[in-house]
Amino acid sequence: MSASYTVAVAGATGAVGREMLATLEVRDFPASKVVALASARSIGTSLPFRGGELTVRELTEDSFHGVDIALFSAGGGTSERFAPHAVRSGCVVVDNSSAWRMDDRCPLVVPEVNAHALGKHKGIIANPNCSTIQMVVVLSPLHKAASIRRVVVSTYQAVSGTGQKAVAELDNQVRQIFNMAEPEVKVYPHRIAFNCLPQIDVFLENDYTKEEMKMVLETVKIMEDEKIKITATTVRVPVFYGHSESVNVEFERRLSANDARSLLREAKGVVVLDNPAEKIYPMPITAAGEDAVFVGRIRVDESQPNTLNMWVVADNVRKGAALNTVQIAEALVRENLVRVPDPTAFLN
Ligand code: NAP
Ligand code: 12T
Repeated sequence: MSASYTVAVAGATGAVGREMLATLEVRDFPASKVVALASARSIGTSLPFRGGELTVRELTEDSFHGVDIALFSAGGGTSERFAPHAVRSGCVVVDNSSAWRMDDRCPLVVPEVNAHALGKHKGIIANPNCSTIQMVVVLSPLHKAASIRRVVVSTYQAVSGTGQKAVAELDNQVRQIFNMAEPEVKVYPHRIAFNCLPQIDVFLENDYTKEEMKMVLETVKIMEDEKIKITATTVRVPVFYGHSESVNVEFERRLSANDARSLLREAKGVVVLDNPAEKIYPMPITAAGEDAVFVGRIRVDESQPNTLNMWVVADNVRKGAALNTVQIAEALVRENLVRVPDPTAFLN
């Protein structure tokens, strides 16, 4: 039998953390022990796992003694503060927050696209933003075939991306509106029920949101090609699970819609659902609860040469977060990379 590991999930009580536990279980990750960590608020909470229960402990600097792999999903500030201590304890961190993604020391990995980047890890591996992950899974095989010059993407993002509070907020607002009460607005800057918000995360100095710039910068890092130009508009929509994206891709060379469909049918982690005559295309309700990235509406952009339009949908909590993080951990195990070369690498 192969090796077995002690695994910690930091943020185990959250929307993503719970999905991480479920994913470790259904994929039969080689964990001999799983430790559930969250804030002091959750001490003693029981979480279901493998037919039994895990009792949540408080995440502290000392939580990682004897832990081999930690999956972090407890916010950027928490990762920034605690991941270096995990590494100091000899634990490899796969981090789902934005804290380490653009750090040169940290590989930013989508296993279908750049698993090779794991080879040089120094203890912290970053999981990309949900919107970036589903887009690069589709772009990568097309880039290999015809070289991408420019991408214009608009997103339609589900509230579950923001966590459990936001799922409750949409649910409550819908009930309040149907009961002719004033909807309560707490999580988002405006009402999300029956509305669309062209703001995800904070605004930056260039008038883009941080979510938009994550898509730009992370895509170039993952695809390892600074020549790819990309611009994004990210929008929150009143959907519970499943992010959708309208993606316009200009290539160096001609690629027909049929060529793109064939390439994507062969691509790992992708399902092509593209039959307009039968009204078949991906939707959030198609992707929710599924592992794949779905693509459809593939068609030629008739306004300029060598350009295609497509529609990409995935479960943001699965492939966008928990599943990709667990897949990174699986790749580390497979490649014998569960080790910390320098425990002090992130302490400064
Ligand atoms: P959530 O439902 O709000 O859960 C937050 C989790 O973090 C809870 O387990 C919470 O514990 C824990 N936490 C918060 N502050 C903490 C602290 N100071 N110390 C220890 N634990 C703390 O949010 P979520 O949707 O699961 O997302 C969690 C994080 O994952 C996000 O903040 C984000 O960084 C990241 N994320 C990334 C993507 C992506 O694009 N890849 C997508 C979604 C989320 P308590 O229950 O004890 O409060
Ligand atoms: N603000 O991990 O609100 O960078 O949907 C993921 C999702 C940040 C992240 C969201 C966010 C991230 C959201």
